Amino acid sequence: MKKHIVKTLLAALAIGTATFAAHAADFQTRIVRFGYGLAEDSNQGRAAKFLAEDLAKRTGGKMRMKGFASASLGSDLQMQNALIGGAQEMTVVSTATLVGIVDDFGVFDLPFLFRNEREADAILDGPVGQQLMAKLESKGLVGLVYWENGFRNLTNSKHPVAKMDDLKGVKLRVMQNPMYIDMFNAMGANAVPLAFSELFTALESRTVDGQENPVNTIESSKFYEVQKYLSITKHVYSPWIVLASKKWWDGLSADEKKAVQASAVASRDFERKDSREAGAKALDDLKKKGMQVTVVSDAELDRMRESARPAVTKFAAAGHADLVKQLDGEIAKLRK
Ligand code: TK8
Repeated sequence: MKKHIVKTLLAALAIGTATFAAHAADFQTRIVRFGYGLAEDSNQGRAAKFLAEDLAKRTGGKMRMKGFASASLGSDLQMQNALIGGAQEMTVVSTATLVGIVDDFGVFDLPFLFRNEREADAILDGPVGQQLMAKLESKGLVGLVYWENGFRNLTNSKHPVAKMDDLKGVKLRVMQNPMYIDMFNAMGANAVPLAFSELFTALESRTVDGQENPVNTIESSKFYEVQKYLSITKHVYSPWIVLASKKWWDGLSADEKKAVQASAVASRDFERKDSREAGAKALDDLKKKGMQVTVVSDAELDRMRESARPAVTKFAAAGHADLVKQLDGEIAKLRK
């Protein structure tokens, strides 16, 4: 009897020690620097906070993620390079700013590609989105999940833009991405590529007249302080992508990788829901803050789409014809 109890106790102790040992070995104390471009009080900032808290929970507080808002670690491009070099662990950037590393990401910049968020989610989380992420690995980056930046709209400080011709002569800041430059030049604007981190100052000093971003960003970045006119165009659905440094990633244990991955997926679900809720309120808020809102007619949007066609053809011709076809095919399937 006594012998039996001792044996059971010893067995229980062994299991306990084994479990404890496994956990102690699998999660090391790590500081994870997560840089992002928007303000702390933004959909991006809220999701970054969620991600940090979720990761702490999953790793018993071992993986300590610290968020760096407002591009304090650098612009999208600078952070991508810091990740590649191993100087920073994680970031979230617009996929449009990744085209210098994997030009296939330009496929998401095709104007008027997605009709709604449901289509975007399905494509990004499906084969095309995953296929593109896989291409990052050989470049020193690990793609984890897509967050929603959102459908982009135009703002400017000159005059209301109700039709394409109103864009004539408007100096419009765009992301550092050839599709955006070609598209807006074709529409008659004067496209000026610039990092997001420089944008507020450029608008304030009138170095540029306008810019284009989702309503959430127009609100959280306080662009309403320096931009009077907002035009609802939804010309491109813009994804954000959460990235890890491959150099850093390769040094993580299997359990650590699993935890980061699971937290990233949880943050994606949180972020999309939160962004959509905030987006539904943002337009009213922007009106209250004094912006004059113009809803661009479908006929004018069609003209914009038509004028951007050469930019799309150029992208396809630059070695992306199969990818564009694959994507068009998958979107067609979703619409059936
Ligand atoms: C934030 C940017 C931003 C993007 C832009 O770092 O540059 O206009 O929409 O979200 O990635």
